[in-house]
Amino acid sequence: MKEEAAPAGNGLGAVSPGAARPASTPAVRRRRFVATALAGLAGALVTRAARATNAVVEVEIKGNLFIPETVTIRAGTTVRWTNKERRTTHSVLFPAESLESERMLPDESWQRRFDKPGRHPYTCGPHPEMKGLVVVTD
Ligand SMILES: [Cu+2]
Repeated sequence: MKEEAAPAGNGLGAVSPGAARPASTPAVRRRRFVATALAGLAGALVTRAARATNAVVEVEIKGNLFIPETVTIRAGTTVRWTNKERRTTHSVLFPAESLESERMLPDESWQRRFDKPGRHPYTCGPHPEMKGLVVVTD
């Protein structure tokens, strides 16, 4: 009666062809388990890094402009607006979402985290001629 061949090419090299030992000793099973667990852990870390960037992208408000006017960010990124005027107050208003920041005095900031891909055009409550856009990619 022939023994079944051990799975080849797993890189562990634990069982050589024709070895007298059965294919699946506890030691071999343990090594396979560790290799599988490490592969899974590596995958989880990559996924988490892609999702929670912890990145903050800065937008300045100066001369009645959002600078830069368009920011393109990955999902999970925070955008922080800072009023760099000497005396003018501004807000950040997303009309489609009925979301508006407090009025920012000079040197004040407001921030928002974007978790889902999409386009978010915005303006300033008191100055509707001011335009900005946040593009969130996957
Ligand atoms: Cu404004």
